[in-house]
Amino acid sequence: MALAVDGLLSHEQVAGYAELGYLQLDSFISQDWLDRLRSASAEFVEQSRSLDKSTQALDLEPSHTPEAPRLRRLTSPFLHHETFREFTLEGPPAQLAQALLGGPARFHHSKLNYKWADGGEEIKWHQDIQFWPHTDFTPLTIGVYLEDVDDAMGPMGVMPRSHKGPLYDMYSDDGAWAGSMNDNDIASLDLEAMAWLMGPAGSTTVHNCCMIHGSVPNHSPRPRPLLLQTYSALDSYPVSGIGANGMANRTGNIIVGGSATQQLTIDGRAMHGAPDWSAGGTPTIFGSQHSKT
Ligand SMILES: O=C(O)CCC(=O)C(=O)O
Repeated sequence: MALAVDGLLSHEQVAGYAELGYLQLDSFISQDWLDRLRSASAEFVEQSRSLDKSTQALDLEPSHTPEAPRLRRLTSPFLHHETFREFTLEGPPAQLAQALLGGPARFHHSKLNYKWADGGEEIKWHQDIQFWPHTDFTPLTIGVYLEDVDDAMGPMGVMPRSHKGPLYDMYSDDGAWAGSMNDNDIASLDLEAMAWLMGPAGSTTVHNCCMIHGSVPNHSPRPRPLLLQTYSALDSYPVSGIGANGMANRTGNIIVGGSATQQLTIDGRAMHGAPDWSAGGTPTIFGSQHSKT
Protein backbone atom coordinates (compact mmCIF):
# COMPACT_ATOMS: atom_id res chain seq x y z
CA MET A 1 0.00 0.00 0.00
CA ALA A 2 1.34 3.43 -0.91
CA LEU A 3 2.41 5.52 2.06
CA ALA A 4 0.84 8.93 2.48
CA VAL A 5 3.34 11.43 1.17
CA ASP A 6 1.07 14.22 -0.02
CA GLY A 7 1.64 17.50 1.76
CA LEU A 8 4.83 16.38 3.49
CA LEU A 9 6.99 18.93 1.69
CA SER A 10 6.25 22.17 -0.10
CA HIS A 11 7.05 22.63 -3.80
CA GLU A 12 9.78 25.07 -2.70
CA GLN A 13 11.41 22.42 -0.52
CA VAL A 14 11.38 19.84 -3.32
CA ALA A 15 12.78 22.41 -5.76
CA GLY A 16 15.36 23.52 -3.16
CA TYR A 17 16.57 19.93 -2.77
CA ALA A 18 16.96 19.58 -6.54
CA GLU A 19 18.88 22.84 -6.80
CA LEU A 20 21.10 22.70 -3.69
CA GLY A 21 21.38 18.94 -3.21
CA TYR A 22 20.27 18.97 0.40
CA LEU A 23 17.41 19.81 2.75
CA GLN A 24 17.24 20.57 6.44
CA LEU A 25 13.94 20.10 8.27
CA ASP A 26 13.95 21.36 11.84
CA SER A 27 12.15 19.14 14.41
CA PHE A 28 10.68 16.99 11.63
CA ILE A 29 10.32 13.84 13.77
CA SER A 30 7.62 13.61 16.45
CA GLN A 31 8.45 13.29 20.14
CA ASP A 32 6.83 9.86 20.19
CA TRP A 33 9.17 8.55 17.49
CA LEU A 34 12.14 10.21 19.17
CA ASP A 35 11.35 8.51 22.48
CA ARG A 36 11.12 5.12 20.74
CA LEU A 37 14.32 5.63 18.75
CA ARG A 38 16.29 6.78 21.80
CA SER A 39 15.07 3.84 23.83
CA ALA A 40 16.12 1.41 21.04
CA SER A 41 19.48 3.13 20.78
CA ALA A 42 20.01 2.91 24.55
CA GLU A 43 19.60 -0.89 24.34
CA PHE A 44 22.63 -1.07 22.02
CA VAL A 45 24.69 1.17 24.26
CA GLU A 46 23.90 -1.23 27.13
CA GLN A 47 24.77 -4.25 24.97
CA SER A 48 28.11 -2.68 24.10
CA ARG A 49 29.16 -2.83 27.75
CA SER A 50 29.74 -6.58 27.41
CA LEU A 51 31.99 -6.12 24.35
CA ASP A 52 35.71 -5.51 24.31
CA LYS A 53 35.95 -5.29 20.54
CA SER A 54 33.75 -4.28 17.61
CA THR A 55 31.24 -6.72 16.13
CA GLN A 56 29.54 -6.70 12.73
CA ALA A 57 26.73 -4.63 14.23
CA LEU A 58 28.56 -2.41 16.73
CA ASP A 59 31.64 -0.43 15.82
CA LEU A 60 33.44 0.67 19.00
CA GLU A 61 36.11 3.31 19.53
CA PRO A 62 39.48 1.89 20.69
CA SER A 63 39.04 3.50 24.13
CA HIS A 64 35.62 1.86 24.73
CA THR A 65 35.20 0.24 28.18
CA PRO A 66 32.20 -1.37 29.92
CA GLU A 67 32.09 1.52 32.39
CA ALA A 68 32.43 4.24 29.75
CA PRO A 69 31.03 2.97 26.43
CA ARG A 70 32.20 4.75 23.29
CA LEU A 71 30.29 3.73 20.18
CA ARG A 72 31.16 4.82 16.67
CA ARG A 73 28.32 3.18 14.80
CA LEU A 74 25.44 0.72 14.90
CA THR A 75 25.47 -0.83 11.43
CA SER A 76 22.11 -1.67 9.78
CA PRO A 77 19.91 -0.75 12.77
CA PHE A 78 16.83 -1.84 10.79
CA LEU A 79 18.06 -5.44 11.00
CA HIS A 80 18.58 -5.40 14.75
CA HIS A 81 15.52 -3.73 16.27
CA GLU A 82 11.84 -3.57 15.32
CA THR A 83 11.64 0.16 16.14
CA PHE A 84 14.40 0.96 13.66
CA ARG A 85 12.85 -1.37 11.05
CA GLU A 86 9.45 0.29 11.33
CA PHE A 87 10.90 3.79 11.36
CA THR A 88 13.12 3.27 8.31
CA LEU A 89 10.80 1.18 6.15
CA GLU A 90 7.40 2.62 7.09
CA GLY A 91 7.97 5.78 9.10
CA PRO A 92 8.82 9.42 8.37
CA PRO A 93 12.08 8.84 6.45
CA ALA A 94 10.38 6.35 4.10
CA GLN A 95 7.64 8.91 3.48
CA LEU A 96 10.13 11.72 2.98
CA ALA A 97 12.11 9.64 0.48
CA GLN A 98 8.94 9.02 -1.50
CA ALA A 99 8.01 12.68 -1.45
CA LEU A 100 11.41 13.62 -2.88
CA LEU A 101 11.72 10.73 -5.31
CA GLY A 102 8.19 11.10 -6.64
CA GLY A 103 6.82 7.67 -5.72
CA PRO A 104 7.83 4.32 -4.23
CA ALA A 105 11.49 4.14 -3.26
CA ARG A 106 14.16 1.45 -3.00
CA PHE A 107 15.75 1.25 0.44
CA HIS A 108 19.50 0.55 0.32
CA HIS A 109 21.04 0.62 3.82
CA SER A 110 21.01 2.39 7.18
CA LYS A 111 23.39 3.19 10.04
CA LEU A 112 23.42 5.05 13.34
CA ASN A 113 26.54 7.20 13.69
CA TYR A 114 27.01 8.03 17.37
CA LYS A 115 29.95 10.45 17.20
CA TRP A 116 30.56 10.06 20.91
CA ALA A 117 31.25 12.95 23.33
CA ASP A 118 34.72 14.38 24.01
CA GLY A 119 36.43 13.45 20.78
CA GLY A 120 33.98 11.48 18.59
CA GLU A 121 35.83 11.17 15.30
CA GLU A 122 35.67 13.37 12.25
CA ILE A 123 34.20 12.06 8.98
CA LYS A 124 36.39 13.43 6.20
CA TRP A 125 34.98 15.11 3.10
CA HIS A 126 33.58 12.54 0.71
CA GLN A 127 30.77 11.72 -1.70
CA ASP A 128 28.61 8.64 -1.13
CA ILE A 129 27.94 7.39 -4.65
CA GLN A 130 31.44 5.93 -5.11
CA PHE A 131 30.80 3.70 -2.05
CA TRP A 132 27.68 2.21 -3.67
CA PRO A 133 27.18 3.24 -7.32
CA HIS A 134 23.66 2.99 -8.74
CA THR A 135 22.28 3.07 -12.27
CA ASP A 136 21.42 6.74 -11.73
CA PHE A 137 22.07 9.56 -9.28
CA THR A 138 18.73 9.56 -7.45
CA PRO A 139 20.00 7.92 -4.22
CA LEU A 140 19.65 10.19 -1.21
CA THR A 141 20.39 9.81 2.47
CA ILE A 142 18.05 10.99 5.20
CA GLY A 143 19.64 11.74 8.57
CA VAL A 144 17.73 12.16 11.83
CA TYR A 145 19.42 13.70 14.87
CA LEU A 146 18.29 11.83 17.99
CA GLU A 147 19.53 14.64 20.27
CA ASP A 148 19.79 18.45 20.05
CA VAL A 149 22.87 19.22 17.96
CA ASP A 150 24.85 22.45 17.99
CA ASP A 151 28.06 23.48 16.27
CA ALA A 152 30.30 22.13 19.06
CA MET A 153 29.03 18.59 18.44
CA GLY A 154 30.43 17.91 14.97
CA PRO A 155 27.24 18.42 12.96
CA MET A 156 27.17 17.23 9.36
CA GLY A 157 28.42 19.77 6.79
CA VAL A 158 27.31 19.73 3.15
CA MET A 159 28.63 21.71 0.19
CA PRO A 160 25.58 23.28 -1.54
CA ARG A 161 25.30 22.44 -5.27
CA SER A 162 28.31 20.09 -5.20
CA HIS A 163 25.96 17.25 -6.25
CA LYS A 164 26.07 18.76 -9.74
CA GLY A 165 29.88 18.85 -9.86
CA PRO A 166 32.70 16.35 -10.37
CA LEU A 167 32.72 12.86 -8.84
CA TYR A 168 36.05 12.68 -7.03
CA ASP A 169 38.53 9.82 -6.82
CA MET A 170 38.64 8.59 -3.24
CA TYR A 171 41.66 6.28 -3.52
CA SER A 172 44.97 7.39 -2.03
CA ASP A 173 48.24 7.71 -3.99
CA ASP A 174 49.30 4.18 -3.04
CA GLY A 175 46.14 2.83 -4.69
CA ALA A 176 44.34 1.94 -1.43
CA TRP A 177 40.70 2.93 -0.94
CA ALA A 178 40.72 6.01 1.35
CA GLY A 179 36.99 6.72 1.49
CA SER A 180 37.64 10.46 1.39
CA MET A 181 38.72 13.14 -1.05
CA ASN A 182 42.44 13.84 -1.36
CA ASP A 183 44.09 17.03 -0.08
CA ASN A 184 44.50 18.58 -3.54
CA ASP A 185 40.82 18.20 -4.33
CA ILE A 186 39.83 19.53 -0.90
CA ALA A 187 42.10 22.55 -1.45
CA SER A 188 40.02 23.41 -4.53
CA LEU A 189 36.81 23.69 -2.47
CA ASP A 190 35.41 26.86 -0.94
CA LEU A 191 35.00 25.44 2.56
CA GLU A 192 33.44 28.72 3.71
CA ALA A 193 30.40 27.79 1.63
CA MET A 194 29.78 24.60 3.64
CA ALA A 195 26.30 24.48 5.22
CA TRP A 196 26.37 23.00 8.73
CA LEU A 197 23.18 21.08 9.46
CA MET A 198 22.10 21.17 13.08
CA GLY A 199 19.00 21.78 15.18
CA PRO A 200 16.80 20.41 17.93
CA ALA A 201 16.40 16.66 18.37
CA GLY A 202 14.31 15.25 15.53
CA SER A 203 15.78 17.65 12.99
CA THR A 204 16.23 15.86 9.71
CA THR A 205 18.70 16.22 6.88
CA VAL A 206 18.61 14.98 3.30
CA HIS A 207 21.64 14.89 1.03
CA ASN A 208 22.03 13.64 -2.51
CA CYS A 209 24.50 10.81 -3.18
CA CYS A 210 26.85 13.11 -5.14
CA MET A 211 27.01 15.78 -2.44
CA ILE A 212 30.38 16.61 -0.84
CA HIS A 213 29.86 16.24 2.89
CA GLY A 214 31.51 15.26 6.17
CA SER A 215 31.77 16.35 9.79
CA VAL A 216 34.38 17.54 12.29
CA PRO A 217 35.14 15.82 15.65
CA ASN A 218 32.70 16.16 18.53
CA HIS A 219 34.53 18.07 21.27
CA SER A 220 31.40 18.62 23.35
CA PRO A 221 30.49 16.53 26.40
CA ARG A 222 27.41 15.19 24.54
CA PRO A 223 27.23 12.34 21.96
CA ARG A 224 25.76 13.26 18.55
CA PRO A 225 23.64 10.29 17.39
CA LEU A 226 22.63 10.64 13.74
CA LEU A 227 20.43 7.90 12.24
CA LEU A 228 21.05 7.73 8.48
CA GLN A 229 19.06 5.82 5.87
CA THR A 230 19.55 5.68 2.12
CA TYR A 231 16.91 5.23 -0.58
CA SER A 232 16.92 5.54 -4.38
CA ALA A 233 14.17 5.86 -6.95
CA LEU A 234 12.31 2.61 -7.62
CA ASP A 235 13.90 2.27 -11.07
CA SER A 236 17.44 2.89 -9.79
CA TYR A 237 19.51 -0.20 -8.92
CA PRO A 238 22.78 -0.70 -7.01
CA VAL A 239 25.57 -1.84 -9.34
CA SER A 240 26.86 -5.26 -8.23
CA GLY A 241 30.47 -5.87 -7.33
CA ILE A 242 31.33 -2.38 -6.13
CA GLY A 243 31.76 -1.21 -2.53
CA ALA A 244 28.85 -1.74 -0.17
CA ASN A 245 26.39 -2.93 -2.80
CA GLY A 246 27.01 -6.67 -2.30
CA MET A 247 26.10 -6.43 1.37
CA ALA A 248 23.25 -3.98 0.76
CA ASN A 249 21.77 -6.29 -1.89
CA ARG A 250 21.60 -9.10 0.67
CA THR A 251 19.96 -7.07 3.43
CA GLY A 252 18.45 -3.97 1.79
CA ASN A 253 17.00 -3.59 -1.68
CA ILE A 254 13.55 -3.34 -0.07
CA ILE A 255 10.86 -1.32 -1.80
CA VAL A 256 8.94 1.11 0.34
CA GLY A 257 5.49 2.36 -0.66
CA GLY A 258 5.00 0.08 -3.67
CA SER A 259 6.29 -3.02 -5.39
CA ALA A 260 8.99 -3.87 -7.92
CA THR A 261 8.37 -3.08 -11.58
CA GLN A 262 11.73 -4.25 -13.01
CA GLN A 263 11.80 -1.03 -15.06
CA LEU A 264 15.18 0.66 -15.39
CA THR A 265 16.95 3.22 -17.52
CA ILE A 266 20.64 3.02 -18.32
CA ASP A 267 22.45 5.59 -20.42
CA GLY A 268 19.08 7.13 -21.31
CA ARG A 269 17.59 3.85 -22.63
CA ALA A 270 14.57 2.46 -20.77
CA MET A 271 13.88 -1.26 -20.52
CA HIS A 272 11.73 -3.76 -18.68
CA GLY A 273 14.24 -6.08 -16.98
CA ALA A 274 13.65 -9.74 -16.12
CA PRO A 275 12.27 -10.73 -12.70
CA ASP A 276 14.71 -10.99 -9.79
CA TRP A 277 15.79 -14.64 -9.69
CA SER A 278 18.23 -14.27 -6.79
CA ALA A 279 16.06 -16.19 -4.32
CA GLY A 280 14.72 -19.09 -6.37
CA GLY A 281 17.38 -19.86 -8.97
CA THR A 282 17.72 -18.67 -12.55
CA PRO A 283 15.59 -20.44 -15.19
CA THR A 284 17.27 -21.26 -18.49
CA ILE A 285 16.12 -19.41 -21.59
CA PHE A 286 14.59 -22.73 -22.70
CA GLY A 287 12.54 -22.92 -19.52
CA SER A 288 11.37 -19.32 -19.88
CA GLN A 289 10.49 -19.64 -23.56
CA HIS A 290 8.87 -23.06 -23.58
CA SER A 291 7.33 -23.44 -20.13
CA LYS A 292 3.84 -22.55 -21.37
CA THR A 293 3.81 -25.05 -24.27
O1 LIG B 1 27.85 11.25 10.60
C1 LIG B 1 28.18 12.17 9.85
O2 LIG B 1 28.43 13.30 10.25
C2 LIG B 1 28.29 11.98 8.36
C3 LIG B 1 27.95 10.59 7.98
C4 LIG B 1 28.48 10.16 6.67
O3 LIG B 1 28.75 10.93 5.81
C5 LIG B 1 28.65 8.73 6.42
O4 LIG B 1 28.56 7.92 7.37
O5 LIG B 1 28.86 8.38 5.22
